[in-house]
Amino acid sequence: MASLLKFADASAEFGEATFVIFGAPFDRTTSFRPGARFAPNAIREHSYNFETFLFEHQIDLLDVPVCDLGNLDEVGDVDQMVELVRQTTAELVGANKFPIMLGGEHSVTIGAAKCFKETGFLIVDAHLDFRDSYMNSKNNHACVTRRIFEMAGPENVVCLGIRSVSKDEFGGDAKVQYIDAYQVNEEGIESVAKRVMNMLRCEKIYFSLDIDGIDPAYAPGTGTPEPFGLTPLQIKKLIHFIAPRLAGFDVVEVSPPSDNGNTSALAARIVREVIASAWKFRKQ
Ligand SMILES: [Mn+2]
Repeated sequence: MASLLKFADASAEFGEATFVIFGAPFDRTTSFRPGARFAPNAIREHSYNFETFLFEHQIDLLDVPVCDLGNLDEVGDVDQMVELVRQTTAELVGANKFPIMLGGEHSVTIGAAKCFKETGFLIVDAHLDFRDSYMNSKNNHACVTRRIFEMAGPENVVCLGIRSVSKDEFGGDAKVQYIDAYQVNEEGIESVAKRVMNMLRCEKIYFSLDIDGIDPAYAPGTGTPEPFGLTPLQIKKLIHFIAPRLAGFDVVEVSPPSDNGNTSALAARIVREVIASAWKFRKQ
């Protein structure tokens, strides 16, 4: 993993770190607009735009042990990339670290998810990603939820912010639990977040944020933008609710070539929000 650029304030050595960041620059199965392979470093660049002190948490990120390992090598095909992410995440989980992965297209989440047993998965996404296979690949980014659903079990996966589902995904025998974007806006994120916490019975939660779950007005830099999405503040509140149980996080599908900078900035700020929120419950 050779990358000189580090996430802002990630100054800890691996051994002392609670949170470990790594990038997974990969976008070979992206269907519409590629570019997510540039996201890890774009998110890092934007991470320097923020104060180290998060006043609403009363936490200075300089006091939080965060390590940034840099980027994984971009390997040949999606199956190899998923395996490389799995190996890396397994090392971090084995060392009792809180992994934070900067994607990359959503496929990389499949590798990380394999390392979390007895864990509930919360996936924020515009798309259900519930195809069994797509373009002859089971690890295509359109199949992510399906793979996690098979690994973790139907009761351990909840999707949030959904507003794009194919007829096949909707009508098949396997049913994934989801709360669509319209329902989140009708019901309110606080009520929805509490409901999700009850739906996911495992103590630990892994949170995967496909940035297209957020409305393209706030996050235009993504491969397949989909209107009528969630707001950044709804994501912030969601993180607040799940933080006590959070065990790992990734943000995926940021695509810098389609961005005006705001999407990478938002992703960087959400990473900082996850670190500050989870730190309260992880520090000894
Ligand atoms: Mn998506």
